[in-house]
Amino acid sequence: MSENNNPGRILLSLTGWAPDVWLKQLAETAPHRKTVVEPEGESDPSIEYAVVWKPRPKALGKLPRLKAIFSVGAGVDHVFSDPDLPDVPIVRVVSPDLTARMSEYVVWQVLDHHRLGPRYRQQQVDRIWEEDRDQPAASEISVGIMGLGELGTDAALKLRCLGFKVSGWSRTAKNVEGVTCHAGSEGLDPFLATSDIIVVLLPLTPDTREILNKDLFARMTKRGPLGAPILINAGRGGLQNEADILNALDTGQLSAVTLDVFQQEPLPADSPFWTHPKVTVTPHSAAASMPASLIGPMVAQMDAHDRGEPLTNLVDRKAGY
Ligand code: NDP
Ligand code: OXD
Repeated sequence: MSENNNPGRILLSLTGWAPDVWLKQLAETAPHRKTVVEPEGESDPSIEYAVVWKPRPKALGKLPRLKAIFSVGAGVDHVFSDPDLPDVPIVRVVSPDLTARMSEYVVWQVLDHHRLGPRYRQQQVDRIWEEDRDQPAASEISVGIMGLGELGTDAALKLRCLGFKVSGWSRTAKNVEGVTCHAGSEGLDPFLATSDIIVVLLPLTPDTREILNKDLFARMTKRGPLGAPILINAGRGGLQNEADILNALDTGQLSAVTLDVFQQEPLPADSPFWTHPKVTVTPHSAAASMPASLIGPMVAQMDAHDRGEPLTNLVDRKAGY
């Protein structure tokens, strides 16, 4: 607690997310701290912590006693896009609940492509009974995870349990049992050359912006059991060059894609992705942040920080994630 035993208030600043359920959870979990959605003036001295998703521009910049910013998402690109971001620690979500949800999504989409879900759904619409007797086994398919962090590692291990060959690519070298690990720019080509299905769980940073582009698609394998590779992006829309994806689908460089995230969200009604036969669209729902599982650990961190203990799950400002 603060020295005066009067813990500072929490500012909840969410864009595109109804605050009510978060406010209710905060009130239940942190009855000793008041939460507000608007500070009392730009330089409200009572605010010590901010809980944010795409915080309103200038919402945080002038709060003189702000101690830390808590992102309600695992990704923090939405925090860095604030031009007035104050120089306080940023804590991101690392949660077993979020991780489990993301792995469910990844396994679901990998299996859907592997077991010809898009094709059979279309056949049902067209009333066509045509089975594929030559489906490869999971053990014949290599799934490559771009971003072998909290989410990517768990997804990789779950895919291993299903029998897929799994590799991963990260910025720094990793060692994950049963997973072939590649790192850095020199690790990218061997990773791309051996991945039949690529799952993207990278953060959006200056280094990864539009990394999913025509140059990268040209470096992917062309010889896998699925023919051209399949791309599944559940990271961020800013990772992808959308014109290049459409072109790669149309030229056969990619055989199918699942996209959970887009450059513009919600996806505009006239986007070609909605109707493209090789595209599966989900509405940024791969892994939802649930107030009931996230607020408890956040408030515990605030209280621990006030007692002088270090914050965990801190964002590296220099790396941008
Ligand atoms: P982590 O920070 O734990 O992992 C990120 C991974 O990406 C790390 O392995 C990191 O490498 C790697 N990476 C970062 N930059 C580079 C680079 N330049 N080159 C190669 N590898 C790089 O994040 P999480 O796993 O928790 O989350 C990943 C992302 O998933 C989030 O940033 C968010 O954008 C997205 N997300 C999407 C959701 C959705 O519903 N669609 C829900 C939750 C998250 P290293 O290990 O060396 O640091
Ligand atoms: C996240 C997200 O980053 O929901 O957690 O996208």
